[in-house]
Amino acid sequence: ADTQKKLAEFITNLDRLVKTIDYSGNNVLLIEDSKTQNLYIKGLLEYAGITVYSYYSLEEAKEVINISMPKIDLVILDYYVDDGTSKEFIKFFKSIKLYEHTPVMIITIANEPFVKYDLFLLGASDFLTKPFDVGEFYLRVRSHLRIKYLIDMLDTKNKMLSILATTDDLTKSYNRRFFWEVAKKEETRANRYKSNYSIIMLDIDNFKNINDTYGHNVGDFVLKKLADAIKLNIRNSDTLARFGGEEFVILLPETDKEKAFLVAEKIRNKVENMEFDEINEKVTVSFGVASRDEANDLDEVIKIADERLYKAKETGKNKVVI
Ligand code: GH3
Ligand code: MG
Ligand code: MG
Ligand code: MG
Ligand code: MG
Repeated sequence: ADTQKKLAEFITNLDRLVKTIDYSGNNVLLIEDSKTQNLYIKGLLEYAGITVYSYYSLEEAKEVINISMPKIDLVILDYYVDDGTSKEFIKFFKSIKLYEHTPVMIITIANEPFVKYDLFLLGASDFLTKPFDVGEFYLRVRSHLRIKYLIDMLDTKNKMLSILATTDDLTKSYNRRFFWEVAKKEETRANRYKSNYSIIMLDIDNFKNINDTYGHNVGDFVLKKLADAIKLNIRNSDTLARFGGEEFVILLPETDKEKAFLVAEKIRNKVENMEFDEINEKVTVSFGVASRDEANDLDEVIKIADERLYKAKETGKNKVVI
């Protein structure tokens, strides 16, 4: 009767513990070759609302990671599994970019310090010796999932911040600051490898008229459409940035002036033939193109491209000057 009472007390306490956890939405990958242990641990995790993907061998688990499995938040791995390749498995798992910071918790029977040291160095976050205390098991899982959650939050925030800091909101092209960073890097690279790059400066013709005649919203729409058209006509390695109001710049690595001219001419032609429901006249753009091999440094390449853009404006607009 005393044991019964103790057991009931234990279960009540455990229940309270599990209820403070609620980790629904988390995915745990469980690898344990003992069937009873596997079902037991799976049951404990599912009781806390966790989705468990459980396997009896490392090979099985390896096959489905990245293919049919949703993103894993925690791995619980039995050290002694039949195929005996836990170390290789951790190496493999940690080498996947998506799982670089995903915790791996090892369960072992024996307390072998040197095995533990090795696994820690390979990226394991924690050890639990069998048989384990259920309360401690839950609390360790909880602590790993909390840290994982915070890491994910930080990743998301960093991504958002870098987008905000580098992108022009209206046209979704890069901003001036980001352009300078990329262009300076390209200049260093081009100097080292004696390679060429080109700069295209472009500016919408008579944009003030468009704004004045059709309104600022139509003007904004034209800016967006122009940026979209440019993006479709440059390579992934090229960088498009909004330099000022209706002025853009394109950096084209490994590109000479003749090739850059063709790119500019293609964009010029596309824009000239674009149809805008709201506008009863052609929208046109002027271009100035310059390359590294005709200047001393980046500043000078930009200066020359800018002078050529000015010349395009002076001599009739809707043209590319090289
Ligand atoms: P040009 O052919 O010589 O380039 O003449 P332009 O009228 O295009 O050039 P100007 O520099 O006289 O005028 C540029 C106009 O661009 C003025 C400004 O109100 C407008 N502009 C700048 N940024 C934006 C923007 O974000 N949205 C809209 N709608 N207009 C903008
Ligand atoms: Mg085992
Ligand atoms: Mg203009
Ligand atoms: Mg102007
Ligand atoms: Mg302008």
